[in-house]
Amino acid sequence: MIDLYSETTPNGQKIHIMLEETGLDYKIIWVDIDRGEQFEPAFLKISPNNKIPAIVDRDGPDGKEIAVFESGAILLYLAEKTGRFLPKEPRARIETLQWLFWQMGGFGPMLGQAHHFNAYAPMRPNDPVVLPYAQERYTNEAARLYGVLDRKLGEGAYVAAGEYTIADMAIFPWCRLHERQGQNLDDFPNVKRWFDQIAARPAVAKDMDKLEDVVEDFDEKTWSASFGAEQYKRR
Ligand SMILES: N[C@@H](CCC(=O)N[C@@H](CS)C(=O)NCC(=O)O)C(=O)O
Repeated sequence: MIDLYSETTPNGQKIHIMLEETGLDYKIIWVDIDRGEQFEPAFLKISPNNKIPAIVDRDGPDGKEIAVFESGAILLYLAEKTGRFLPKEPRARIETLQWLFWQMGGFGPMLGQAHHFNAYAPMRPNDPVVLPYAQERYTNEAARLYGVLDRKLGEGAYVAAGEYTIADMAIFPWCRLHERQGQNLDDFPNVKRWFDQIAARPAVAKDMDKLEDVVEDFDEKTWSASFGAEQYKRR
């Protein structure tokens, strides 16, 4: 049995998808990151960077319990545990890992900044902030990254290795929020075709409505937990 510590965000969705695809036995433990539950000492033992997703697998590689944080590492762990969604042939394997790392190091962090300046900063309680340069910078960078993905998907049905892998699972949830990133999928026809195909997979479609990443209004407490004093307190 795997405990999945999660929220309704793209990084959380990746692991929901992988667990559904593999059919592993799992239980979701919701961590209310708007209310600061990610800073509780028990959670920090599992996820020292105070972020979801994280898992605890009671049946680790040596038969003992293991905790894993960072969504890319979790996808890799689950792929190796099950022998699925990460090809074994060396070229196909490194191609898959390359695109997984591309998501982890670029597509996720840059799109996250687009979310921050386009959607969150203008909602800062009592002191909304709109920074046109930051909005332009991250919207442009998002467009560049979608262009890279579109070119790659012009070569085949899936992101890497000619098959459905953990690279698709890592990238797809971020594309769900393309409007928040200032993007229109009609500008990226290969991404659009791939997106519709992945979205139609039963394991992906399952519960996606419940996993919708909705931007709620911030109050002082939720802003502090996400982007203010509570977030940046030294622990
Ligand atoms: N690189 C990390 C990023 C995880 C991440 O940013 N998680 C966000 C939600 S999507 C979070 O838990 N935020 C709470 C916080 O920053 O305190 C991963 O891919 O697992």
